[in-house]
Amino acid sequence: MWDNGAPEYDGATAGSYTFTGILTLVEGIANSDDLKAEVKVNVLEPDKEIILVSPLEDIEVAKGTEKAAIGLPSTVEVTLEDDSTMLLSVVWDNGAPEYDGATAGSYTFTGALTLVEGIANTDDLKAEVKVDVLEIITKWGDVNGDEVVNATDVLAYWAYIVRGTAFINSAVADVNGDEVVNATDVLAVWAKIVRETPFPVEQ
Ligand SMILES: [Ca+2]
Ligand SMILES: [Ca+2]
Repeated sequence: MWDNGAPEYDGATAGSYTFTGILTLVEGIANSDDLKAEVKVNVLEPDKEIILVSPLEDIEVAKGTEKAAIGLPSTVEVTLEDDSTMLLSVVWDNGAPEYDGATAGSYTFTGALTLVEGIANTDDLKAEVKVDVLEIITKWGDVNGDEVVNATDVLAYWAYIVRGTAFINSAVADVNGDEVVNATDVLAVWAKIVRETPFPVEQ
């Protein structure tokens, strides 16, 4: 016959309860030392359910970006049923449609949450993020990146070539395609501004 436990058993409260049982003797059996049975019962905290996965901001990448370089977050914030929040690791799929960095468009990645002890995800909630692969139009000669080609770019070229100080976007600076950025490029930019002469790299 079992007692009510020590401390008294309360199934609603996590903890360890020890029950003591009195042996019911049958004929021919003695228990002069009053030995008892004992069993320990552990009531575990129930797992907390995830009720929300925080939405993630869309990510924009330039065409040609590999999946590994997108910068998909490695963790997401989830809200648990007690309104607490925590970060869980995410394992991303390959996107839908399947990610192809060489093709401009929108790809939606779905991430499986990596659960930790004490957390449940009965509804199988997942993380989701949209990745836009953008067609970046290279504007040759726009070395200061303000999307127009004008005299300020020429000044930036000069500062770069003469003093080596100014930052210029070297990806668009070599407008004659000879793999150096020098005065020839500046002349070509000037011709473009004044006479709208196309750059050699555009021909
Ligand atoms: Ca510019
Ligand atoms: Ca050049």
